This record gives sequence, C-alpha cells and structure tokens, in this order.
Amino acid sequence: METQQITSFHACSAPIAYKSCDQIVFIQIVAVAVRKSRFIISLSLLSQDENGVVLSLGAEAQRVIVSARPFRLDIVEGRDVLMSLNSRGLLAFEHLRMRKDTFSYKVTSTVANEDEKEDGMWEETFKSHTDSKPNGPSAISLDFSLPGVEHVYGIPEHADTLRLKTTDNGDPYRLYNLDVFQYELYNPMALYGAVPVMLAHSAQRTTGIFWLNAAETWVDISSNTAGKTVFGKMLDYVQGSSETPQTDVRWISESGIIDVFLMLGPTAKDVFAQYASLTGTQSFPPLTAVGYHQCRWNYNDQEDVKAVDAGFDEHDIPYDFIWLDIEHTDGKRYFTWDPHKFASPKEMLQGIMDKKRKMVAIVDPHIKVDNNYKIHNEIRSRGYYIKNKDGGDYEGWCWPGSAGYPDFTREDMRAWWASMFAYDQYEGTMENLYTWNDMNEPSVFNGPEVTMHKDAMHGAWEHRDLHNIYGFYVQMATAEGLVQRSGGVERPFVLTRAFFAGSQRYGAVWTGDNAAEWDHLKISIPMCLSLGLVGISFCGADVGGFFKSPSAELLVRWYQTGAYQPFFRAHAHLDTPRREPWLFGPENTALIREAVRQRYTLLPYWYQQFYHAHRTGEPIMRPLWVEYPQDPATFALDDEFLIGRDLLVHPVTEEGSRGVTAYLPGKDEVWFDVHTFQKHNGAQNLYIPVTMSSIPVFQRGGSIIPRKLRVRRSSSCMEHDPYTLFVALNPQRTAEGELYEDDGHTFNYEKKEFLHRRLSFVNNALSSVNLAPDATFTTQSWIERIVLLGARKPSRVSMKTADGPENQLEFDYDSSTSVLTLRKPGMNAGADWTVNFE
Ligand code: NBV
Repeated sequence: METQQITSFHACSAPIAYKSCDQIVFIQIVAVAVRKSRFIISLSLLSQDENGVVLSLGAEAQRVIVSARPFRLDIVEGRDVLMSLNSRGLLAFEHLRMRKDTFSYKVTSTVANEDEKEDGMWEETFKSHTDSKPNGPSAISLDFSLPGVEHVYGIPEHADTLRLKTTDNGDPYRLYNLDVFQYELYNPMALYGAVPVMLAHSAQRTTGIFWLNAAETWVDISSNTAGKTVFGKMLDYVQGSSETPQTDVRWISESGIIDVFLMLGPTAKDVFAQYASLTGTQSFPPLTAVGYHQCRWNYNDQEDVKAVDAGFDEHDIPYDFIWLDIEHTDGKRYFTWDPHKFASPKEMLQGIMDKKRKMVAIVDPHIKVDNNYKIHNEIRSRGYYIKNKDGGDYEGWCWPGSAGYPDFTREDMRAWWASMFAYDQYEGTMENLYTWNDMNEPSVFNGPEVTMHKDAMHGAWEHRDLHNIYGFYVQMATAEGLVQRSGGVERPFVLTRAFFAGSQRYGAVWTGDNAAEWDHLKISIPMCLSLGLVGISFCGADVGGFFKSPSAELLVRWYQTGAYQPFFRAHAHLDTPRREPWLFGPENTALIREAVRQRYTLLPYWYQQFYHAHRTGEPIMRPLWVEYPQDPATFALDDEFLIGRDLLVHPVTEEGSRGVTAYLPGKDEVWFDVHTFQKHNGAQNLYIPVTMSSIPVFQRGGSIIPRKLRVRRSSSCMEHDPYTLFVALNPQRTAEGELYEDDGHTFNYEKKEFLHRRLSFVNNALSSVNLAPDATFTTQSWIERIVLLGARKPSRVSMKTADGPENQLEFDYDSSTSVLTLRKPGMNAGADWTVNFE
C-alpha cells in the first residue's frame, strides 16, 4: 500500500466574464490537479478569435475551450470532451438588487418594475414565516454535461442510494441543513448536513465537481440512459443505438457566486487528493475514538453512569466512551452540570478514567437567554449573537426555551467559544471529557422548517448566504477548544450533526435521528459511503436506531454492521426502553459481545486506515468501484463495502436472513472469509449462508492485516498488547500490508513520533521494513502470532532480526483450510525482521 503525501498542487484558474442583465459577472472556475512534486502549470492561450478562446491545461493534451456566444466551456482531453459547462444554456446569475422603496447595503443596481411585481421575488411567506429578502431574488445556476458518464455519487446528506438517481420525475436533491423529524428513506430531501461535491464515474475515468456555495442548493440530475441500464450495463436496445451515455447535472443555489472546482481525476484516488488539496483531509482521531461508544438520551445520573460502566465489565464487553445527552446540564445550559443528578462530575470522570475510559458530553449551539447564565451574558455583552433583520439579537425557541445563537462565522466568536473549554472555564471537566455538537443546522423549533430565518444577519451577510456552513464552524470552534485546553498537545474528538465541505478536518459525523427499522440499518451503508466519497470518513449511524425499539435480532445485526463502520456508537431516544447490550438475554449479549470484540481486534487496522485517510483524503469505508473502477458490477452496490483496500464487508440487513449474496470483485483476486478462512475467487456473486453469529467479512488475498486478539476493557488497556498478523496470500503467493503505531492521542505523530512499517510476503519470506526511517516511536508490542491464509506446508520456518541470530520457529499447519500458524515468533513490532518459509 502506498502512502501518498500531497506536497503541492496546481490550480488552473479561469475566471470567465459573462454578460447578464447589463452586469459583468465573474464566474470562478478552477480545474484542480495534484502532483507529487512542485509542478505549477498555468493556463496558456492556444488560440483565440471572436467566437472564443482555447486554453491549454498543461498536462495530457487537456484543453479548455471557451465559446463566447452562447457561452459554453468544454474541458477536452485529446478528442474526448470530459465535461461541458453551460452546454444546455442554464447559466443564470441574478445579481443583488435594491428594492425601490427601501435601501439595502448590498445594492448593486436597480431593478425593472416587472420583477418587483412577480410573486415571492421581494418577500416570501412560508407558513407563518415571512422572508424579507432585502436584496430581491438572487439565485445562480449552471449546468454540467458529463459525456460517457452513467454513474454519479456524492452530494450528501441524503437518505438515498449510493448511486444518485435521476430527478426528472421528482424533486431535485436538496442541500439545506435541517433538523428533520423522522426522515424518509430513498428520498432527495435535505437532511442535517450538506457537501456540494459530486463524483462522476465511468470505467474510463472519475471526475468531480465541487460547487462551493453554502446557500440553499438544489441539484437536478438527468441521463439519456436513465432506466435503461441494469447493474451499469446498457440494455441491448440502447447498446445498439449510436447514443453515447451522458449524465446532465444542474446546480442551483439561492444566493452567492458561481465558484466551481472541477476535479479531473483521472482516477477516483486522484479526485480524493484533488478535493483534499482544497478542503483538507480527515482529522486523525485519538485511537480511543475508533473504539465503541455507548450513548443514550440520557444516562440519568452519576449512579446510572457507574452502573452502565460496571455492566460492561460484568458482561466482558469492551467500550471506550460513555455519552451524556442534554439532560446532564443544569436546565439545558451547556457547559454546566445538573446540580443534583451530576453533582460531582470530576468524581464521575475520575471513576471512568480509572478504567481507562472516556466520556462525551453534549454542547449545543443554542444558548439559553438567562441573565444568570455566564455563557449567555458574555455572548450578549460581546455582541456575538446572530442578529435578526432589525438588528436585535436573534432569538429562537429550542431546548432551553428562548435561545440566542452565537455567530460562529466570526473568528473572534470562535476564539472565545474555544476558550470556554479550558478546564478552569468549563467546570467539572477533565482531560477524558470530549464533546458532541448537536442541533447545529441550526435547529430553531419555531423557525421556518425548524431552522433560522434566512434574513437573520451575520455581520454584513445574510443567514441565507451561509446557512449550510454554520454547523461546520460550530464543530471547528469546539475542536479548537479541545486542542487549546491541552496546550495544543492532545487530539480532539468532536461529533457533529450538521456539516459542510471540509468538516472532515474537525471530527466525526453521524447520520442523525434514524429509526429502529431494518431499512434504516440498510441505508446506513450508502449514507456513510456517500460521505466518505466527499472526504468525511469518520461517519456512523446510531446503532440500534434512535427512534423506536429494535427487536433483539435487529439490534444484533446492527452491532455487527456498526462494528465495521468508522464511527461505532449505540444511541437511543429518551422515550425508548433501555437497551444496554446485556438486556436482551444471554444469547444476544454473547452475540453483541462478539461483534464489539471483533471491532477491538481490528483496531490496529482501523487506526492505520484513519492515518491513511488523514494523509491522503481517501475514504476509509469505500464503495467497491473505488478499487475496481472498471468493473460495472461494482458501480451501484448499496449492501456491501470495503474498509481500506483489504476488507470486504457484506452486512446482513434482512430480518430472518439465512444467507446473503455477496459480490466478490476482481477477476485476479481471491478473498478469504475471516471467520472460516475459506478461500473464494473474485469476480463472482457468492451465496453465503449466515447464522446469527456474524456477518460475512473477507480479507483480500495479497494483504496483511494486523490485529490485537487480546481484547480488554477499552482500547487504552490494549495499548502495549502484542499483534497477530493475518497474511492472506494471493495466487502469486505474495502479500503486502502496513503496521502503524503512535502514542494514540497527541499531535506528536506530526513530529515524526510514530512507527510505520511495510510488511511484505514475497519469495516465501515475510519481512518487516521501516517505511519512515527518520520517525522515532518505539513500541513495547511484539508479534505474538502470524497466520498465513492460503499457505503451503513448509518443512522449516526460521526468523532473523537485524542484530539477532537466526531462530527456528514452531508452526501448525491445517491442511483442510491451508492455514499456517506461527506461534510466538516474538519479535518487537518496530524491529526489522524476516521470516523464511522453506
Ligand atoms: O439531544 C437530544 C437529541 C439527541 O439524542 C439526538 O441524537 C439528536 O439527533 N437531539 C437530536 C434532539 C432531540 C431529537 C428528537
């Protein structure tokens, strides 16, 4: 596996002047390509006449052809058009205007009388809410044509299939961060977060469009092959036609400018790197956050927390975090504790810390209007609240009653908010307390669509212009607070419900208030996959379902699925019966225990995946097509996924299921069932009988996966434990993998305090070499076992470290499964060593 580090990128910028309504409008269009070395190319003019210009994009015969009348922009490589902009002429740009009878500070021109008469242009009413629209209608729009493309992905958050649908017969996909009560599935409606990034994929190429706009946005998708394909293959009558498949997309935003980044690939991994160069990569979480999280609304008091914590020990189930929801506060005043139920938070936190576990407490961004509440008084006196259209502090109704909303788009406000997480400000806190930001769309119970009025003001900007980025800034400020409280030493962990492009830099997201239903378990897969494709790898869904009560079977299946998704947290609504893992009878407790334990054995691999995502922007939980881009059978799979390159997971998401059919990709690949070690060929649909004991998971032949098999109370308790290496051989009898380790919680890895090794099996020898010779981390962990899958029986196995003598190793060989096990080879995990199989 190669760790690609982005050292520089070049961005070719083509501001296009376009005449509209007597205004010159500048559309910023940027094509992004990432290079490993310093390599800057600027657009150069190839030709020009009165009809337009042809510009060179530098590499690979890529050109931008700009036609003037009508305006159209084609990105061309060789003879192929990769993408056309405005080929359908849907470019629209409504400039900000002044209403005749009023004055607006953002005036750019006057408006024709006819405009003013049109309904809704200067004022809009939704239920009892009136939007004053001081600048009149202000929408922008542009169309993109994608020749050769039948599959588009991304633009989360929607509870829909991974492959986006055409919207000809329904609503477009809507991006508008909303607190939606009991959301519907397979629906383009807006949810809590918005990332305006779409990926287009064909067997030839992957490209991306990043529409940088935080206003309410709609995306319309149409395709000339809609309904005519099965598993990505064109049906005969279309194949026979001369028509090239094409997808057409139209983006519309309510306000702002057209600011688009075109990511030209050509591979999906190139697009991830290109997008990462613009918005950053997944933050590297503390290792503990990759463990299991136990949450509910609410754990009632300190005694309850203690009992639940003890329950995990009693039932021998590991966990890392226990969570406190809004009821832990003093009357929904965030940064405080209920004086009766949580009278001694430090004592509680110390008890948890003694077990090497952590806690998360919720801090929402709506602030109770209460003159006796320090946080409110400070925000008000500093003038940090968002203002209403008349200039007063905006007030809305939320959990605490009347609430103000801090203006997180202000840097000074964010700095102040961050300072509130200092141990001497946020009383009762200690270093094992982390944070959850909920309701940050923002949720306003009495606002239009349960959110903020669009004409509320953030300084000179209307809320309309930046709505979708509000939640991003809440999480940013909170994460900064957690970093600062430790003097910049410790990595933060912050979960957010609302998000925008770039939120990956500040922590984890979850898919909000799902329900204890099989369809909600199913949808967690495409929802997290879509987020991963646009950079947000640290994603999960409430295990068990938030609303309603899961059957024992659903709960077990959900644990088994959640254990293989990046953010693994059980959560439940206040009104649901308790559902700690041991409340469903001993058999189900055992099944849940096993699911959680499987997660813990794999933590070294998960952590390594996070490190990789942090370095490259590649998704951790990824669709199969990312690794098998030319195989159309992978293009629309919603029921299975890869973790990194090497683990394929096919959850069981049907009630009473006795088997699933998994697609194993790659005609040259073999896949090993991680439970039975049975080997299967790639490029086939495989029926796998299932029992309740586990879900199908496969390791790719050709990979090496490190695990820690001695599962303990929490990830921290396993810190120095030894590794077992699972070496799965491919038909060429080779395998490769990595081993990454650091202290698991500080930023010292940035100062090269980590250990990164390449493990490889080639020519009957397995070896470990240093991938980062200048890195300085030493480990106490050793290799206690090596398991070779798909192995032949050797006559002799010996091991050699750099400075030690050669040792002969004992081994077991199981000829029925072709599994060779070396017990206690005993080398330090950070050493150079070679094991020879003769
Ligand atoms: O804070 C209470 C809940 C929380 O448990 C849930 O995870 C959030 O998505 N919160 C929403 C507010 C109330 C939801 C009905």
